[in-house]
Amino acid sequence: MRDAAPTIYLKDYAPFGFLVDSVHLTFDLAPDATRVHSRIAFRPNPDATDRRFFLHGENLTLIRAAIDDQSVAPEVTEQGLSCAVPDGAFTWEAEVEIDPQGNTALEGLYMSNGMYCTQCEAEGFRKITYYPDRPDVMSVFTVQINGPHPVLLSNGNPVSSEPNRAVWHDPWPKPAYLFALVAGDLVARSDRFETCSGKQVDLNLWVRPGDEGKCAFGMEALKKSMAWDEQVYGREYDLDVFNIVAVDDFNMGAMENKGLNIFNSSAVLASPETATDANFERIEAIIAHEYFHNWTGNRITCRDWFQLCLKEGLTVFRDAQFTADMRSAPVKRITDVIDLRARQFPEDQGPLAHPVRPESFQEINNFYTATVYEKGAEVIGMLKRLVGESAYAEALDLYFARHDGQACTIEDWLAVFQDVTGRDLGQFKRWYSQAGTPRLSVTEDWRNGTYTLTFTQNTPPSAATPDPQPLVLPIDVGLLGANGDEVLATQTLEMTEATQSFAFEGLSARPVPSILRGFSAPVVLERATDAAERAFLLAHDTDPFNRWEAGRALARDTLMTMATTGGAPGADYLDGMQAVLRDDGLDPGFRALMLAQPGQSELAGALADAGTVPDPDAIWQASEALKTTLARHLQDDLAAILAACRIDGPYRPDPDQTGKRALAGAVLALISRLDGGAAAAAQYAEADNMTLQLSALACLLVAGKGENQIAAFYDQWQQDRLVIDKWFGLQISHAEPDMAAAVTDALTRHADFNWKNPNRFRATLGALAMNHAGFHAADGAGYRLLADWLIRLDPVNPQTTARMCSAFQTWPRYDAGRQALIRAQLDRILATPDLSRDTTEMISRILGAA
Ligand code: B3K
Ligand code: ZN
Repeated sequence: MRDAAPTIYLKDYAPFGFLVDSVHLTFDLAPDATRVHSRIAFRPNPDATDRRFFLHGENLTLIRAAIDDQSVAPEVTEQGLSCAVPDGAFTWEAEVEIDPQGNTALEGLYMSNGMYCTQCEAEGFRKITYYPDRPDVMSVFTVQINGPHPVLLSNGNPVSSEPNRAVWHDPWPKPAYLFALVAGDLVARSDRFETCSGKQVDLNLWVRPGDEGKCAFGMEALKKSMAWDEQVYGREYDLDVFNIVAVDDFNMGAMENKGLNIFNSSAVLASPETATDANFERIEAIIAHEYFHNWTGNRITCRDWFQLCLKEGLTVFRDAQFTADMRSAPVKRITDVIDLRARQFPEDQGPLAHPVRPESFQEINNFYTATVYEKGAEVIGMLKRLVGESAYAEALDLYFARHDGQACTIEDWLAVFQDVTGRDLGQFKRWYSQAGTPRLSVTEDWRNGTYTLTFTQNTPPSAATPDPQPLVLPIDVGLLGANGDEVLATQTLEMTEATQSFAFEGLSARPVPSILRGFSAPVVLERATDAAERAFLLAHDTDPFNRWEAGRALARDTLMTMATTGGAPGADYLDGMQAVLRDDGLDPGFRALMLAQPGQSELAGALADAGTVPDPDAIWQASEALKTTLARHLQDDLAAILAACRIDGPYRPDPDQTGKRALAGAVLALISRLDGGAAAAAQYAEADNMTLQLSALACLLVAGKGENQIAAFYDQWQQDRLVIDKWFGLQISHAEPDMAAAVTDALTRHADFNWKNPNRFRATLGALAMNHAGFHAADGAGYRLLADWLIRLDPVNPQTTARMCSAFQTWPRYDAGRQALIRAQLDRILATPDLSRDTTEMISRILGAA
């Protein structure tokens, strides 16, 4: 373990002492000795008091430096350099040497399959040259790239291009984290977009030769995103070209560099044969997300990294709106809530809890979290619900008009809403500063035609927020009559107190409440409800989210009982599911979501919440038993539904076909529990697209019958990295609990286990961490194996290592034996010599020691 890294605090923010008027960079590319020449025009910042000239720089070899053409000898440390500078404006010049080939951390300038590419957010530009690498320093960049590569790209518009040399100019001032460079042997799929003001934009999706056939969908998604942002937010694209590049080695999904988005190839490349419906949906959402950053993130950026949710929460919210418009809004909302509960709730309720706007960090890369992104988006959704559609639109217009070209804060963001609506958002702002998931309990009263709901909110205290205060909660409520008719359409109740009552008068009979419709606030709703009422809402709720929620709650209650005291599922659940399955007036995609069970980790969390120590094996067994019971209960319906979901005609990843295939997949999984995998084997043999092939293979693995198909699948796809990632992942996610670590271990010995590739590492070790009962096997083999690999990966790629440490974040909920096993692994990781700052911070926080 290394010495504790310094902690950076939001309260210490101070502007940089200088403004940057222009940046000129020249790159002479060479794999292990790239030269970067920079010429930067500085002038004193009138808003700053501290005039020390410090430029960030890491892993750089300084060749020479000059100020106003005079050589200088700066004081250089591992973090950067300091230098005496003139009182007025001056030009800084430096030449540094860097080693892209040796850069395995995939941050800064690095190489992937012979291609040069960059990743600078959050603080990677300092690995390229000396610079004030902070988002509030914005400048205009001109970049010359010299190298023997057919394609040489950077941000902005092309200025000139000749063999072995290209010059790019980006007219929009930007922080260094949005800088990008790509050089390599690439081919483009090209298209055009005409903006609302009639400007022609050249669009290119750059890929390695051989991947051209996987670009069509991404390109369509880009054009749809560009049109949507004009129609819904009035945002027009602002350069002559928009380039996207697919890269195989990438730490995250994608990056919104100005005019030159860089994508993990898994987040952009797709063909029907190689990508599933879920892959297509994810690609559409990520393309939209990165494109939308052009305004929310790039034109208006963050003052400092504590404000990350300013761009990420808003952009996630925008991409969710886009997907809801392109596809099914209820399906999108339900899948987002499933994801929030799976990833954000455990974070917010465990040792990694932090506010949407954190107040301190050691390594900012550790704060690209579900809380900043997804809870950050929920906060914007609540704000919109509270102020209404038209005030939201007006506030956004004001935000763009007032802050274009600036680096902003959450205060700036809230101020536009206050100015437009006249509302005081002081209390609402607590959503940005308080960690923890609020619990919302409800009691009800019925007398003399008045129905009263009394809510109590309570956010459990945490290390991050020891003394939580009441939040503003928008609670959407509707009331149903005994026959299922809606007696009160959805109303948004605005709760501001710790306890607050809302009365509904003039009712002729006691209604059935539908509370928290659309999941209007990211809380845990605690309400004593019997199975009969849940079944009633499952059958009748007019709000699709709450209809799904009722079925989900029935499944969760059933599984919790089965996993603790045993017993069998009741008729409310089984008959309720049958009615949903048979209701062909319901969207197949929605029916598929209804049939899915809560995840085992979610159940473990729910049990822990209820004061029971979760037993991963018992949860797994309950979950298996419920699936089999459900399959038997529905068996007379399954074949007919499968037939009704059959698609004739060419594959299209559209909402209609996607929904049908999702329902067919859920039904096939149930059939496989009854026929030993026969139907799945037939589907596998016939499948002409990856969705059908993979869902059949998963069913075969569950049935213990997939051996031949696993071998055949490998032979068929061994040349396709993205498909082979699926092959690794599927075998691990469907391994039985006592085999999961062994299966993973065996796969890490496979010749194709390129552990330095983040996609392959995640497909393998990430799948182990997601196999709940397998990872938490009582002998600790899962914990040990993951820790072994994290220790191995850390010196190579700290970012990916640190992210995967969160697999351990739920440790306090398990039994003493498992806790001791996990702690031993956490201690072992932390004791590793020279452990990265990223991983040190994560493990220390998980242990509650930071
Ligand atoms: N802004 C990037 C994420 C950068 C992560 C840095 N560790 C992708 C996105 O949110 O769009
Ligand atoms: Zn983003």
